[in-house]
Amino acid sequence: MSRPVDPVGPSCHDLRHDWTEAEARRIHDLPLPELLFRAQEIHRRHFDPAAIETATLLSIKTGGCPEDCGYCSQSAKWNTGVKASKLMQVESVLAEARRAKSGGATRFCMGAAWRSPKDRDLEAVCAMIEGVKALGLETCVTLGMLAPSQVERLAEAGLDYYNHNIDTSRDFYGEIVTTRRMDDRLETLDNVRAGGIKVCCGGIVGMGETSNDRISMLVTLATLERHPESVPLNMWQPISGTPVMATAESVDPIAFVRLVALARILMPQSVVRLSAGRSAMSDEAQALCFIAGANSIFTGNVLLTTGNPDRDKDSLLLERLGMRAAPLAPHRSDQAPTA
Ligand code: SAM
Ligand code: DTB
Ligand code: SF4
Repeated sequence: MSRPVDPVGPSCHDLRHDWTEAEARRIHDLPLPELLFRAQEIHRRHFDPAAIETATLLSIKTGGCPEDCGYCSQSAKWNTGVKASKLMQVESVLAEARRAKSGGATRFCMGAAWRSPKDRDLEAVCAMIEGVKALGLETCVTLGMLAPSQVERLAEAGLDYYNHNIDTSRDFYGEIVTTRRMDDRLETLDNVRAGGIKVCCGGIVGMGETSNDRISMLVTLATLERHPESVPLNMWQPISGTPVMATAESVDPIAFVRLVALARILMPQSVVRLSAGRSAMSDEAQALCFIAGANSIFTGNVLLTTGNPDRDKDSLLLERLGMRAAPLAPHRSDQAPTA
């Protein structure tokens, strides 16, 4: 059966995996009130519009990374002032997880500056995952590329989510990373999916990419066989010493809101996380992002190496908006590719 002619009509509310960039562009460019209305309509169909998921991040292994991601403070190729450190001890990680839990987080995300984990390190990360789960928190890790056997080991430890971002469009990818290809990223995502771990995958805006690149990145995610359960949208955090510093542009908050709305419309059941960049956003811009369908944030005043609003500021914001931090209802697993 062919698709209806109106690409921004009611059919765009269905769960679809065959979006085109042209359709996505037309939705993205709708008058803002119309775009927000459509995004909010979809959002309410799948989620409580007043609930925001909160996750806390911890860098368990910082700096000294062999990859050359042009945006990152942790690449050994750039002189960013970030000191390389060893993998943290399991007990210190668990102490941080307890703090995150008492601060109200429901998910604990651990990030390591690796191209891919070594077996011995993976064992230590598995012990962290088991310990964090035992505290009653959901677990997420981001460790770089994974082979199927490594996914199997993480699944055995009970890992809930794996974060692995595509970061930008296929066309722009080579401008920001040369030590791997986007297809390497997609291969790890396939391995994670096949191993039964939930996928967290998004990207960064503000690195000098065009608006078409941003749309293309979302279409890549929305045309995966299954949409990622979580989609983190990061605004690039300026890092002196990185190549992206030369091409970066500050992101128009309204352009960011449009992107959030597009993510919500293209991936109706995915949790959209307002990730890096909230410190530089006004309360009003964040409120518009929530209206556009963002329903998750990182809490705590540090992300991996950069800052984030402190918990009190976020609590006050949610209170002013009449919203609340709460775990979201489990993601429905009825995603099927459209014919
Ligand atoms: N090494 C692993 C990897 O790249 O998959 C995990 C850690 S890496 C820091 C996780 C993600 O953080 C990147 O994919 C990127 O989206 C985001 N990120 C890194 N530096 C950033 C920055 N300066 N601003 C915004 N997001 C950033
Ligand atoms: C994601 O998309 N954003 C988080 C998480 N996944 C790992 C990382 C943001 C990092 C921001 C830069 C920093 O703090 O170093
Ligand atoms: Fe390494 Fe990840 Fe940073 Fe790239 S984004 S340099 S892989 S830590």
